[in-house]
Amino acid sequence: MPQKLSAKLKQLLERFEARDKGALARVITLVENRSAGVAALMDQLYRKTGRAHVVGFTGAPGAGKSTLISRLVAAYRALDREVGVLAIDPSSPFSGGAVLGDRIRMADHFRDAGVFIRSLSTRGSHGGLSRAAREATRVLDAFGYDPILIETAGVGQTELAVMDLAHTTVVVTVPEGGDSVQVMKAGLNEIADIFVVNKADRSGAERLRTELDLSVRLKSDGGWRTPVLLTQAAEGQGIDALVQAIASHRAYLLSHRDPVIEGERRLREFREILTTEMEAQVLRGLARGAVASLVSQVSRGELNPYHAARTITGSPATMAEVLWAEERDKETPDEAEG
Ligand SMILES: Nc1nc2c(ncn2[C@@H]2O[C@H](COP(=O)(O)OP(=O)(O)OP(=O)(O)O)[C@@H](O)[C@H]2O)c(=O)[nH]1
Ligand SMILES: [Mg+2]
Repeated sequence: MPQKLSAKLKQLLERFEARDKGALARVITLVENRSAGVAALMDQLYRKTGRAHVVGFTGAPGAGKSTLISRLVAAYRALDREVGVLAIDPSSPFSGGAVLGDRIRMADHFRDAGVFIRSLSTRGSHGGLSRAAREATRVLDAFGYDPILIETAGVGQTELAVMDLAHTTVVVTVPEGGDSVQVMKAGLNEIADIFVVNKADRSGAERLRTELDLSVRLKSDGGWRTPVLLTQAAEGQGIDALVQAIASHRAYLLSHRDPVIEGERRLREFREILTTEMEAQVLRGLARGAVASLVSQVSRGELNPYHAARTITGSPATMAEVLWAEERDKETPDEAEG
């Protein structure tokens, strides 16, 4: 029985559908906090998703990802595109203050109705952050932003999971980041659809570009050939070529759709949603005092946790008690009929 939307969430959904940015921000906060009812809300929003081009940016801290994204936002706005930006667990979160000092300020984008910028940060487990990123991306997509630009630093588990959301992955490197060997070691060659060598004003940029170019030629997947672009984000140089490369990659993807890869992607999302839902439901079920005596015996150290867990999962009755505690609590006799 799918969960029904509460009156409050229904109202929020109506405001969201009327493209109220306050409602959008609220929905993302609910997603971030993993609030109850989010799954029902996402269920309603899902049909409006699948339109946006999602572009992920990764690279070492300080490589210039935010600066680059800020420039791209301006370039897309000039093309009349509405842009969503998500910064995942940023070391230096986007703020209303100056990111670039002088010319383009992130603050200008914050005031622009055609741009939505949000930072998501770590709460609880790392898995939680990639789930929140996935859902926030869906939400921005449903709201109508296209493209959606996602910034993440490094190549840990979370970052790779976040990059899995992106249709196009841009790896931002810098001359002082060492040579291309470092890039290869970090496995970035595997995930890069586009390489950017930023800070092209610094020495060594041309050499790094050549090395990366050589390494992508060795990557023999026959199809897309990863371009290596020089940029100076701070000066706004090389941005148009990057916009074009992103568009080319999107066109490539649209003409080379792979049903197997798409199916795997959908299944990964489905498993994540299902396990998240089950976990949340179980935790709420236990907290609501279902199977209360087992729980308190475990907490007093009187019962082996493995034994308690097997007692619950091994019996349909106790399992139902845990999983459906909430439904049972709120069911009134006449709802129970239907
Ligand atoms: N010399 C030079 N500096 C740049 C260039 N692009 C960005 N920077 C500077 O590099 C610094 C870091 O830029 P950010 O855009 O914050 O880098 P980031 O990759 O987002 O950093 P984190 O979010 O902390 O990982 C800032 O001081 C920028 O002004 C460039 O092309 N040349
Ligand atoms: Mg940044």
